[in-house]
Amino acid sequence: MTTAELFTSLGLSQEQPGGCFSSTAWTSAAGAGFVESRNPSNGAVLGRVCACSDADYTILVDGVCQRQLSWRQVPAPKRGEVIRLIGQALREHKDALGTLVSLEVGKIKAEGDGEVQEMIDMADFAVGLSRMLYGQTMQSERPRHRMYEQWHPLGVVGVITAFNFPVAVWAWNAFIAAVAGNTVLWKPSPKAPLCALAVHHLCNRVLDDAGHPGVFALLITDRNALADRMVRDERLPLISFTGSVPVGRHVAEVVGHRLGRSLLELSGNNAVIVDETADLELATRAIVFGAVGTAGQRCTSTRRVIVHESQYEQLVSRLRFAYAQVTIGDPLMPDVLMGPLIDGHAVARYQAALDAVIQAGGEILYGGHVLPGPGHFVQPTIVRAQHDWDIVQQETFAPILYVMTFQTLDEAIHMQNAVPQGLSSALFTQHLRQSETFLSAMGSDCGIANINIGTSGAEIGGAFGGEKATGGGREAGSDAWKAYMRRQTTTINWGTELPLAQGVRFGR
Ligand code: UN1
Repeated sequence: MTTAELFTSLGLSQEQPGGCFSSTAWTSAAGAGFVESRNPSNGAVLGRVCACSDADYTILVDGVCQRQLSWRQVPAPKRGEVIRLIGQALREHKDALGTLVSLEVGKIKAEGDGEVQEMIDMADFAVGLSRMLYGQTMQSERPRHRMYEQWHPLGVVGVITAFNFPVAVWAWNAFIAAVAGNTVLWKPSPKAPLCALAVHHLCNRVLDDAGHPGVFALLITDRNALADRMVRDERLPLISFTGSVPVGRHVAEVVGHRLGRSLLELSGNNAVIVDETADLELATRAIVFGAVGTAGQRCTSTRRVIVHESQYEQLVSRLRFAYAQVTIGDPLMPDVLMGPLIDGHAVARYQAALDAVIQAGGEILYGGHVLPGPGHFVQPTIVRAQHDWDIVQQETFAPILYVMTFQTLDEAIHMQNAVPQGLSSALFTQHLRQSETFLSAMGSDCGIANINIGTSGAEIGGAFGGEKATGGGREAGSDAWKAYMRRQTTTINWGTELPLAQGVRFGR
């Protein structure tokens, strides 16, 4: 399929408005400039999107607020039915949308498709959830009283996403928010406007046909001031933000100040511990996928390997061998395992991190070079490092893997926990005691802790998120839906007396 055919099949054109509320209601192209989409593999412009103006913002937010008043009255299982239809539309367009993800953010096709599959899984999950959203019933201490809790929609949910998962992370939030009775305003990364538009075309067509236009609205902008207006907007009771720690901290402060809710998914500095009993074949495969997949640009990417000193030589030689097999290039080519970084800034950060680690005394064990353009390609890199070096404490969104050694598991767990971030973690072991120690309260301090599985590639059924500088939010599965609803405790007196709680007597 040519790019032109791909665009047509996804309803995209070379130039289009960047704000929409339904498949017919588009914002005007009123002079707020353009957001340009570039292919990171060759720098070519894929399309131009008219950025939203302040006036567009007002129209979009008024629209989703208005629409929520009717959407909240639709029974949750009926809302789920609409999400089921969206899941079906995504299945039909999986190949095209997966290709667009590859084109716009440089993931290999298998990972682009995987991301669309993650949306489909999320839709299925949300459909089931729409018949649950359970509240509990409590035993009242008073006669002829009934006490229970119920969950109501919050209102309008604001979702701000990053370039690295340009479609799936929105789906985690939006599908659950929608079955919960909320409408959603999405500000995608300005580095991936076409993915957001294509997804909105698909969803809006379904929503319009089902008679529910305007449940999802899209705000494309590259202006921080407009994003900030969204974060400050009291009509958005929840802001779900995926991105960097400094911006996440700002979001938390601003939303906290207005006593709104924020759901934060910030950085990761994820480690794989490989102990003296580990199956090195499994560990190697998991580490390569975790460190090289998505060119190291997942929040869950493996950034550190903490290996028992007895396994160090073997593991490093296996990793070097595996890295040498990684074909780098056009992410749409079938044999390619690693595409480009997102842009020139990302390449500069890769280079700066390597300069810093070498300066600190690190030894490059594999790679270490920026590849000639066009396109933002770098070599996946392995560096022997120390866990307490400044650069090792930071998340660099690039395929750089720091390797360090340990003698006792306690030491390894200490190293793994001794970073600001707390997203994902993994231990490779065949030893029950080591595994249980790692999973115990004395073990990993992360939101995700795996045994004999790498740090990335989580299923949607579990709650996704992490502790400390990762922000504490949980998205996707388990009971993450509760963040998108408000809890109401209800007590009903069906008797003829008015007994007070705690046996209090008031007056006669
Ligand atoms: C992210 O990088 O923001 O676990 C999300 C994973 C994916 C999601 C990553 N399911 O790697």
